[in-house]
Amino acid sequence: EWKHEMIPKKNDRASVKRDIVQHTVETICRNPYNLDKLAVYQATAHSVRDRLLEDWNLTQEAVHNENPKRCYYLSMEFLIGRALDNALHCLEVKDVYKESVEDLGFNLEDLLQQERDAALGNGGLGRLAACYMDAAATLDYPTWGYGLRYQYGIFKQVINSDGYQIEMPDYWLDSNGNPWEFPRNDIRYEVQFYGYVATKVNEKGESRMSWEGGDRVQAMAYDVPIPGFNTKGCGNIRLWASKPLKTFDFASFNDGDYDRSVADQKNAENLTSVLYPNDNHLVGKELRLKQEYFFVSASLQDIIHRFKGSNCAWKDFPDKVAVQLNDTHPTLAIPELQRILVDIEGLDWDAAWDIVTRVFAFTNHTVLPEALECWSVPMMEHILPRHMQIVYDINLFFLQKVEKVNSDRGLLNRVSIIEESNPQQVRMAYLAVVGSHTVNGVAALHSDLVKTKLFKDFVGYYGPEKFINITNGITPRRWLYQANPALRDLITEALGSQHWVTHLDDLKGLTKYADDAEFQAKWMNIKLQNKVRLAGWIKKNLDITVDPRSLFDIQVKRIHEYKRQFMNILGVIYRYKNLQLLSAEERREITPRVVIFGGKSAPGYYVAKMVIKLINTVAQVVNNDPLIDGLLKVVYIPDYNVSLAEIIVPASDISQHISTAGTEAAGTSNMKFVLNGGLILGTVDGANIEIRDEIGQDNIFMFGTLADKVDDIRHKQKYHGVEIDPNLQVVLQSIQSGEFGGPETASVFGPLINTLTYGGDYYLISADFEQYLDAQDKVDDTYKDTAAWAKKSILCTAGMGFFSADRATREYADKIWNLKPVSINKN
Ligand code: 26W
Repeated sequence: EWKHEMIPKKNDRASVKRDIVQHTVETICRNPYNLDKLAVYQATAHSVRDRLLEDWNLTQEAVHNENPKRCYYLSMEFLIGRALDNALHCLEVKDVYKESVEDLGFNLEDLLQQERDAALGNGGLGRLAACYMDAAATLDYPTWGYGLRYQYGIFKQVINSDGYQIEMPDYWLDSNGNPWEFPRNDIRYEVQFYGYVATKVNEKGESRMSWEGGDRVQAMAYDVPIPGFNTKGCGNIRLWASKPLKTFDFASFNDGDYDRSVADQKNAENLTSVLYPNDNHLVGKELRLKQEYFFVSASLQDIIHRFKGSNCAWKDFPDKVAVQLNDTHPTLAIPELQRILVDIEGLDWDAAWDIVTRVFAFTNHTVLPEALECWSVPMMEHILPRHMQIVYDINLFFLQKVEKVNSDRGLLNRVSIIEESNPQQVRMAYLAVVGSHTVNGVAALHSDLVKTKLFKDFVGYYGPEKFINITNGITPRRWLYQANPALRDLITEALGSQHWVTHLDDLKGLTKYADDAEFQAKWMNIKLQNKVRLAGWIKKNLDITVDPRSLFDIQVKRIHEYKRQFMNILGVIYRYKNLQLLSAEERREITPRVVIFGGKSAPGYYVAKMVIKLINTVAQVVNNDPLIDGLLKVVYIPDYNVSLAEIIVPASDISQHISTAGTEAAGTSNMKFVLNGGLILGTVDGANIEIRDEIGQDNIFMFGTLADKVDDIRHKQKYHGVEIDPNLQVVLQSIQSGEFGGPETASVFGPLINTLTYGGDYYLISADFEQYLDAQDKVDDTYKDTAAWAKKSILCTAGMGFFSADRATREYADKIWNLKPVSINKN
């Protein structure tokens, strides 16, 4: 009973200080009399990790003993950000750590800045996965995330002196090491590629397919603990790193080909070296397909290993295991499980397929055609020959069933998992639908489009029940409690307790303060202080002076045509040109504005990169125009990431979520801004719609073409050309005339302007421009009445309970996973 002799860590000031000093000496190997911030950060992180580990072990022990159904969240991306501050809050030890590091002569907030972001994701999908892991841990669900341990996260964005995006590698696991991961040297699986399929006779005398030959690499596990809030429970994300097989290729070694066999070993590590930096755009690279298979192969081997340890029969697998596919990226798990069950475990096809389709569920995050994964059949045949056969068989049996109820050739072609193009393609989304028991979209409108457009024919075959909506949610721990301490404290004071942090519907209780002048003043002062903090960051890092009393208007997200940052900057130019025309008297009526942009473009996305260039060029001109006199500032915050979001989100008066209706599946930053009392200027798209329904239409600025009208307009434009809005025309002319960056620069923007004219304005910037400007005017007018604005801001936060990741995770557990929490004994 050695376990009972373990002494739990103590959280008094002296013990914490002693633990940190001990780690500086014994883990970091530094002299405690000569320390820098980085070393103290690392020692502090290690001491916090010790405390997390206690909870991690307790949780795993409890779950092991109870052996309940477990859920595995398979995601190629986890956009976690920093861990230390989050862990200090969850363990409720931030104050004592602040004092302890003060005793050592350091400031805790400075130390927190030493940590590098774990940026193993592109944007919305990866951050959503991180929020759900936080919620699952907080709610004590027996849920693990599985992902890849990329050595390079999303690239670091630098804006060069010409205003263009430059990408720099994000080697986040630098020589300092990562205190937040536990290497599991003993947890390794082999993953196979290439080779061929042979027929073999098994012990029962049956003939089975067997995948032979090819290359093999090893997957090694690294565990990242995910603390829950106000629970002893601690979650886990298991990340796989590719390693060379321990067995050295002695054949080539003995042939004297020593250097080649060493090179092969290095090649194995390349597999998980870099995160693909594309968001909502497929680039069908071979290495990416190998990453996807490597990921699902290792994860399934681990899941099955654990299942076998629980002494259950295969038929019980779906009662013990739920697997959620975060978009189509892990969809190969479907044919892989079928292969394991049929080829290796010897089940017959139908019994295996019954198990497979009761285990998997699939979340769709986009309807954009260019983002839907399709893999060429020849490539798949080459890399995964047995899986390709299995996909053909899955398709054959599926089409045979469809044919029984409807033999229309057109329909069979439309629902086929194999697209009959040249070369043929595997439609991964269709494979995911056919292999899953439930498919969900991520906001009401999006789930509707999933049913009526994307998977229409599948709804016809399966019936509508298989397709559900689970509106996205965000964790209030990171996005309010941690990022906005002043607002957190005011809310806690007003509501009388911290209960809201895990029961976000409690925020409704703020409604009664919405008209309270004293409360409004406190509320708006906190907003001002958050703007002061952001203004300080901008001054220090970009040397641009912005007045915190201006209206802060923010759009931060990946740069994409469908998100229409282009429309935003065109609106800024319109505003600039109007300011130039005003008299001194008229100027006094103007609400000063700071327009802030941030976000990365995919490295190969030319149009998006031109938008970044345009924003920076406009900023150059506007910010240096003495006649504008601070009434308008434009700021591009480089390298937008989770840690910057934590400073930016609490500082918005307005944030823009202005995608063409029907294109943004949900959005999650919209939720973060509103939770922090920022108003939305947005289109009738994604989760904006449900946010409006929750907070009331008076508290949101909405405009633009509705989703069901978009196709009509596109159709008209195709045949009659684009009618450019007259105000937009003026703006475009000013760009073309060289007002921004001179005549040479103007020609650079030609291709960008062409996206509005030639071949139709696909994203409806012109069609929506007038309504957009009108909505902007309304924002300016409303902001002049501080009390009215304060009321709206309070009602925004008060109405956001629904958008907690806790609610969303519970919906997944109840409606899809059939999962119950395992409460952890707190003693
Ligand atoms: C294969 C290339 C690729 C890579 C990433 C295609 C698609 C993706 C993601 C699905 C893109 C993404 O992050 N989608 C976003 O998911 C969020 C979480 O559900 C939503 O809130 C966003 O609206 C959606 O754009």
